[in-house]
Amino acid sequence: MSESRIQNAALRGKIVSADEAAAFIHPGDNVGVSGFTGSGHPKEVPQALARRIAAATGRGESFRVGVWTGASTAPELDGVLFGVNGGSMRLPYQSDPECRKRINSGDAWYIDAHLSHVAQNAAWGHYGKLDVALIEVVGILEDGRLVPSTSVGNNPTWLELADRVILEVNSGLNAKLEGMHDIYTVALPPHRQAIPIARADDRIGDPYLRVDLDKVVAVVETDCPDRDTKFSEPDENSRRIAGHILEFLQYEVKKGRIPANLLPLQSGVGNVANAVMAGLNDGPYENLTAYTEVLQDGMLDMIRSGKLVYASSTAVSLSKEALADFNANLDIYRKRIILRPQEISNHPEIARRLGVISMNGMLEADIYGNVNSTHVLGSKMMNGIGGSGDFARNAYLSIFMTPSLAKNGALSCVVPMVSHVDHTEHDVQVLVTEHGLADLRGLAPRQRAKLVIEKCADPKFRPALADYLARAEKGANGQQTPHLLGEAYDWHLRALRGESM
Ligand code: 0RQ
Repeated sequence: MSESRIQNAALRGKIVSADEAAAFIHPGDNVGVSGFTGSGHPKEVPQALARRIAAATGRGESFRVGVWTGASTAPELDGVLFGVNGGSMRLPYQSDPECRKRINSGDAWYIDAHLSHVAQNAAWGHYGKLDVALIEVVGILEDGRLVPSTSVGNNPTWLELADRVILEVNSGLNAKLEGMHDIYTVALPPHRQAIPIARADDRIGDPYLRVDLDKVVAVVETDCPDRDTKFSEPDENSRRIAGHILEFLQYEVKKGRIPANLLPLQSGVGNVANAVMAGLNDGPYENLTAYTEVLQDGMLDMIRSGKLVYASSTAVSLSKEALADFNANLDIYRKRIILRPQEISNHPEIARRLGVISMNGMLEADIYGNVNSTHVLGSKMMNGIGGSGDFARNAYLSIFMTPSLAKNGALSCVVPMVSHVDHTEHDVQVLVTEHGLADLRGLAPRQRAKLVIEKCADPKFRPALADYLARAEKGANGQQTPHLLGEAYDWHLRALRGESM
């Protein structure tokens, strides 16, 4: 392994093994780790920490830590730590099976937070004291400035707040990432100023992270790839959802409500989101831009094809094939991609100013347009709200999408009343399933309900939904948003009994 990645002499003197570094993390500590959607997370110290925790637990000692990240990470972080029940608390977004299991069994607390809120909540002390920052970088300059990795997330905040800092310097990631980042932090009120971003490609900060060198207790050299995110070929439903969205955007252009190159795009994670990007790539668009939080294969394809001229994000999360292309052409991508702290990539002020077109997945929507993105049948955590709320409320167009059915057709993703609300009817403008698109803008609740049932519900559930609405409209619960409170959740109760909704 080359020493040239660590040019600062003092920090070179702090190089230790992952096991030695993990010894700086104590039971009860809160640890702020880097990482966002499987990229830029530390790869080796968490595994060493999990071994320490397992050994301590084996001796009958209690050893658990609070795990604060940017967003989801990977098996070598969430998987190993929660696999040994070593995480007492997790925030703000996860998608790892082991972590999810501990959250839903009640073993670990989970604070599911808007991603743009996390830095200020931490700075205000709402999450407690941050003991350790464990941050992956791809290099350290002679003067101690840090070259960030494939995600920025909350790293500036963790480095600022933590008492002790452990750095993983990963030579398995491309050193040419240097220069791609734009690190800018916002002060707490009342000292906060306007964030001077007027276009998605505005650079307002500095390409490097800064750390008080005296706080660095350990530097660990690693040589590991990021988690590769697997994307399957878009299935028929995803292609149809993408088709409806593309048709809708064309209509909006024709109406003169958005320009021919659209407005900056925000796209959530997953295959449907990727299919929409593939559709846009094949569409009649030029000079597209993105102001998003995670850049997946679909957007990289669009940059390569020239359709997407630049993208602002906080992370790149790619498949193995896309990563190979990213690394081979980083000189080009560096000019087209800006990686920012998630407080900035997801900032409501910027999303509103730019007029973002926001497209996110959901579990279920109700007939009035409320959206549940997080809780299966009301109680069980899937992933978390992530950045969807940061964008949905502040976007120019907020679109939520899902196949109309889940669990082999047993569950309808359009229900009378959502079993958990992440995005209220006021934040949801467009709902899309493979059957169609409901444009809810300018409609009152009962008008919305008719449209959602007609356009989005699967035909097999449409009659029951229409019947519910008709009886609710006749009922005694008022006419603004009619519900039959005694049966609104019968659909979910049937599902909990293992029956079809
Ligand atoms: O479960 O894997 O056990 O079969 O939910 O469903 O259809 O594969 O959809 O991968 O697009 O994920 C909302 C989870 C959708 C995602 C969600 C079950 C279904 C399956 C996944 P199985 P699909 P997707 C940017 C923005 C919140 C965060 C966000 C998400 C699993 O989009 O996490 O938007 N969003 N962030 O079977 C019960 C239903 C269901 C259901 C689907 N109605 N009831 N289960 N499922 N519908 C990224 C970041 O913020 C970092």
